[in-house]
Amino acid sequence: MDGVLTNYGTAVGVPNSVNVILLGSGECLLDNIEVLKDGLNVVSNGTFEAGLGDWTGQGNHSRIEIAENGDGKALKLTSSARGDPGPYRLRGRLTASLTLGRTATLRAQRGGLEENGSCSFASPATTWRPMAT
Ligand SMILES: [Ca+2]
Repeated sequence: MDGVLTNYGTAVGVPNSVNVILLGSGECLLDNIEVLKDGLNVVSNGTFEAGLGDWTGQGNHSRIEIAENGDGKALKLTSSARGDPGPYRLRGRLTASLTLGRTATLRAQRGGLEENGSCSFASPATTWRPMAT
């Protein structure tokens, strides 16, 4: 998905991480997460082949582990309840901050493990958009 980065709400600063938030309790597999800034991927360790480095699960999204997805390693996220852009999220580090008012692209692959939840992405100071499948 592509979108112009817009600051909604009270977030301050520039987007410097990518968040994954499940909309309820559930689980999903994530792999090949990319955020393109001027055509360059700025997600650190979005393939998970080297483990969970640069990814942090917080609050009810703290259960993260490496799982095989048939194409290598992926991140398995299990949430116990709906997440939010505050203390209940999976957060990945960006190697460069994004620029408000500019277009960025978010791409990822997800597995169909989710039960009650569904995968979506959010980033501080950006529009929330459901994840394209
Ligand atoms: Ca992978």
